[in-house]
Amino acid sequence: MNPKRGRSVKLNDGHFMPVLGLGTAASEGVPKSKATEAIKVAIDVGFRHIDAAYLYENEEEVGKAIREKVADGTVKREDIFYTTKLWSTFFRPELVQQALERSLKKLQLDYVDLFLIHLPMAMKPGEELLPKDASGKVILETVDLCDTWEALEKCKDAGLTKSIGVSNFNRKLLEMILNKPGLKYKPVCNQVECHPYLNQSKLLEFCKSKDIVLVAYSALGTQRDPKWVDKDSPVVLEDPTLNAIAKKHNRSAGQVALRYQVQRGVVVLAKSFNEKRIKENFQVFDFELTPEDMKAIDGLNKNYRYFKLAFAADHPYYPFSEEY
Ligand code: NAP
Ligand code: WDT
Repeated sequence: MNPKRGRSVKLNDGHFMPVLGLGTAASEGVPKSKATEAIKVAIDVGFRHIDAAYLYENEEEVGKAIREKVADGTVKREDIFYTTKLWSTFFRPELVQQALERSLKKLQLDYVDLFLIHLPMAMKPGEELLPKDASGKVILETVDLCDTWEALEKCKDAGLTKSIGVSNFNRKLLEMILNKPGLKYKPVCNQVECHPYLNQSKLLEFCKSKDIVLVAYSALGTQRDPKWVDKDSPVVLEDPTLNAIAKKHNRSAGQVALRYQVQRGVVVLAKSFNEKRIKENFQVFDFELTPEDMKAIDGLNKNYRYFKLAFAADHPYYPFSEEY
């Protein structure tokens, strides 16, 4: 068997997604050039899945790293799985394809592997990522997500993306897409916050029953960016149980948090722009957690969500009011 197959999952549209991906979102103040360096290191150590977004404002730098690693013969373009996301200001169907073309132009690539609806809530169209009114409130709008989804289907048919999916959707929103009359392509994945303190066991079970891959973001407990994350929130990587399991296997808490997801059938993202930790995070295919370890980590769940998106709580598609 091709060993790479063991490190990828087959999506419901026939394409393959590597089960471990590199996150590329960086906090404000991190020099943009750091992304290029980190992604080149990541490709050198074996990462083949890169999670990006228009929102992160570094697709030029991320694309540069990929193109340089293709040019120097380390990888071929088709060996890389690149995800970008449709930002909320581009949800009106007539804006969707041009939004993807903007990402492609920044990347200087001719296709992406995966194009996701970043959030269920639309925002006022325009150049600003977070359009605000005079009182400083983010200007949301309601765009029928089924219309946005049809525009993503057209991007796939046009060859601009191999696969399409969603992010930050709950069960009800997923069902709304799955039940859309005339649905041409199902979402291949739902990318959501997922870590030992928010293990998403119910959403995972639902996604598995529909052949939708659950992709875990903030699997290491987020970057704790004060812009989004409460500074008093619990720290996943300091968890005593996680650290005891890590010690027993001679691994780090981060490696255990990533391995946990791989073993439960979740595709996992890990953001690091640090060479040592990028290498460390790729070393999760050469050890195994026992069923008792898995159970102990399952027991850490406390449904703690770092990204609450409170500013959009009254939007009709706000996803985090329901249990899952
Ligand atoms: P994360 O992967 O949970 O954690 C990253 C933090 O942990 C970084 O600050 C990193 O710092 C540190 N770190 C990495 N490896 C470590 C290790 N082995 N030991 C100790 N610390 C370690 O971060 P995230 O950015 O929240 O999530 C990952 C990616 O998911 C994002 O970059 C983005 O691509 C995606 N995401 C998507 C959404 C969405 O709405 N769809 C939301 C959030 C995130 P260093 O860089 O210094 O190593
Ligand atoms: C929940 C809360 C979902 C950070 C906030 C989405 C913030 C998206 C990242 C991201 C949001 C957001 N990131 O990768 O660091 O849209 O504000 O992808 S967000």
